[in-house]
Amino acid sequence: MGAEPYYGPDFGLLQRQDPEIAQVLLDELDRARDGVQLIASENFASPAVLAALGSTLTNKYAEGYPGRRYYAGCEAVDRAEQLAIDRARRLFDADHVNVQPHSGTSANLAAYAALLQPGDTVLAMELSHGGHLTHGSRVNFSGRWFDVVAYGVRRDTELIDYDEVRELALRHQPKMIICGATAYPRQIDFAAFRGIADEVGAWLLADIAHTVGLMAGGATPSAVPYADVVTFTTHKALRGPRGGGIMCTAELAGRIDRAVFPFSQGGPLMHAIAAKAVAFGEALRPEFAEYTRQVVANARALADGLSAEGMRPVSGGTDSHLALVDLRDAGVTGALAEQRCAAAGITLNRNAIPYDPEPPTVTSGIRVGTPCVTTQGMGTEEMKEVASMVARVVKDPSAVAETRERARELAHAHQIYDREL
Ligand code: DSN
Repeated sequence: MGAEPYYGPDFGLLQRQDPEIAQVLLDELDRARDGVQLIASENFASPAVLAALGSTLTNKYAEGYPGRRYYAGCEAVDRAEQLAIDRARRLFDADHVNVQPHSGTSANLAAYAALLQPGDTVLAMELSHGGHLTHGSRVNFSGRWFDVVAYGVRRDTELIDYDEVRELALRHQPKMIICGATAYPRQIDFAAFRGIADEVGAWLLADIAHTVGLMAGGATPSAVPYADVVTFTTHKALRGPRGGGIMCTAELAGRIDRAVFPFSQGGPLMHAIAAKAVAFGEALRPEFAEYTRQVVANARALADGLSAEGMRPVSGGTDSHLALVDLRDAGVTGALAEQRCAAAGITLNRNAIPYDPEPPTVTSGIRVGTPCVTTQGMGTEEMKEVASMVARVVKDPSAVAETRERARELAHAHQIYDREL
């Protein structure tokens, strides 16, 4: 993505009418542009995506699906949704796509609703080993309404233990098995999960919220040929608007669509759906494939750089857009590292590592990801430097001011959007 200006639909009007909110937009843009953004689940949407998001399509109610709405006047928005569906089907070679979920969590709620009854048994990855709240956490609907059995990673390799997954599946006979994670750096073996699901007659749900962009660009193998249902987000490595989606086999299309609307959502967000269509269109271009390959190369360079600084990447490295880093040898908690990096203009998040002795609010690790910096045009050389900046500031708080200055320089040399609003 180039540095073309983004002026918003009418930013001047917003400044005149609501200067307080206009200032929030400017301050957030300044924050994003003044430092290095390493949150693995964030990205910078293109000006075209932002233009569709900030459009009058937000005004239209369109409960239902293209050609089958509960409101009149949906001819134009029908075209947006159909384009989003067609582009996503082409991108992922999927039988059926629902582009209405408002988020990854909404997509997962609908997937549970389509395939299960409350009380059914589900086998999913433990949150503290890299899963997600919707994979059975007690504080989430999934843990409250379903009987969730958790699998994790091995202590020695920090990789998913497929023998354990199979044993648990044989013992508990889940109705659904979930694969997919938010903090697992390695390639997931979707074929192995398919085999286990078939052995016990379970549905296989692949939650690819994190890796969907990499799959769209071909940088990692796709889950679509293996899973009955695939849930995803559109705002992470895919670089679209905030939102979710679901892909499924033709056989499950009706169940999935009814589970989204009317079961778990009302009116779809047509401006967001139009922006999803724009993002899918961008992801179909050859340069997006190149972007996703660079995201992974950058994550590897970042993980290697941190490792060279004595900050151990969990599982020894990464095959994806993120690395999970064990800070115990550095003698710093995840919370303190997050705080020190933030002060130095490097935004990342503390994250539990497998078998973490610290509570989730503290943690022994950090998670770093490369979708944002790669969109900015940074490469492996910059990642080596970022790794040494992170290591320096995590270990030595007196390096904050100097690192802050370098983070600003690096970000300004790889600018996003145009500051002139
Ligand atoms: N909050 C997302 C993440 O950062 O991974 C998952 O929902």
